[in-house]
Amino acid sequence: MNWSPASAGPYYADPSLVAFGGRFYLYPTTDGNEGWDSDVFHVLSSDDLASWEDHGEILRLGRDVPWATRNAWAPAAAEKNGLYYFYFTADDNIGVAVASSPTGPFIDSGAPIVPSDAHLGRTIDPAVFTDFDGAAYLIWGNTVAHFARLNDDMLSIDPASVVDWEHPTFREAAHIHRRGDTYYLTWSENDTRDPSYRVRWATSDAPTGPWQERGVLLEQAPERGILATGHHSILRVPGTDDWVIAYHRFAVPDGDGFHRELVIDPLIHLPGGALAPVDPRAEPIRLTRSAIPETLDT
Ligand code: FUB
Repeated sequence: MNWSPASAGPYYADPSLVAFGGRFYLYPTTDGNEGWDSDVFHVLSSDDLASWEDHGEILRLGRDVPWATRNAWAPAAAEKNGLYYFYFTADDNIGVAVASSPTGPFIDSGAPIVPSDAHLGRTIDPAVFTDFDGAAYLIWGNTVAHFARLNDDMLSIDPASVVDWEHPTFREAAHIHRRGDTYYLTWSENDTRDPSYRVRWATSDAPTGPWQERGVLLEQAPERGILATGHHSILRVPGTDDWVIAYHRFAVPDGDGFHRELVIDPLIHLPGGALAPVDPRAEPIRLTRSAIPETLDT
């Protein structure tokens, strides 16, 4: 089955881009629902970052996650010792599910890893950062970002390790990557329904800050019809010093904050470590094979 996701969906947003075992995987929010009221997660995979296969459902709230039924948003994934951990937002809690394959099936851990209201701000938008020494961190939040050490089981956090971070521009989608001795914190500013939704960046010499703000990394290009560029993830292409940033934008030409599409652009680290502003390009990712019935655009 071949189609363009820019035409009539399916729509995906909030991409978490990772590489496992020589293949790329995208874990997104299933979009195209007024109010982002999806209850299902899919995974896409690719061997070249250009053509993507949709493997279909990997987790469904209610059926696979008994403690939540709505707002399946903004997942992230990590691998440890041959197991794959899938972190997801569900009704303003963060959950975690485990599988022996990146494409699932994922088994929910039974309860939120971060319950709603345990910390300041909304409990949404998990990301995982694994440092060079193997220490893994869970990052999440809306209006207040939180950084916490994941315990060895990857199914729980150390509550004593939680560091909060507030900034006037921080809305959501905090993400950390490291190149050399520099840690980069990137996040989304403004509302995902607003054309001005965009990504900012900061640096530190430690994974939980303090952070020095560095400016805007990615923003709309309205002259090309590109709006609301945000909720990203950043990946180093394994075995190289090439980096990419996956993000969403309003689907072109007629998308909005509930009809978003995925884009992957190069991310350039300049000599000295500064990030070059991302030049948003016109083409969304291409789905060449899909397991999805054509019923997602509600
Ligand atoms: O996709 C639902 C929500 O919209 C996400 O949790 C936010 O980051 C924003 O992209």
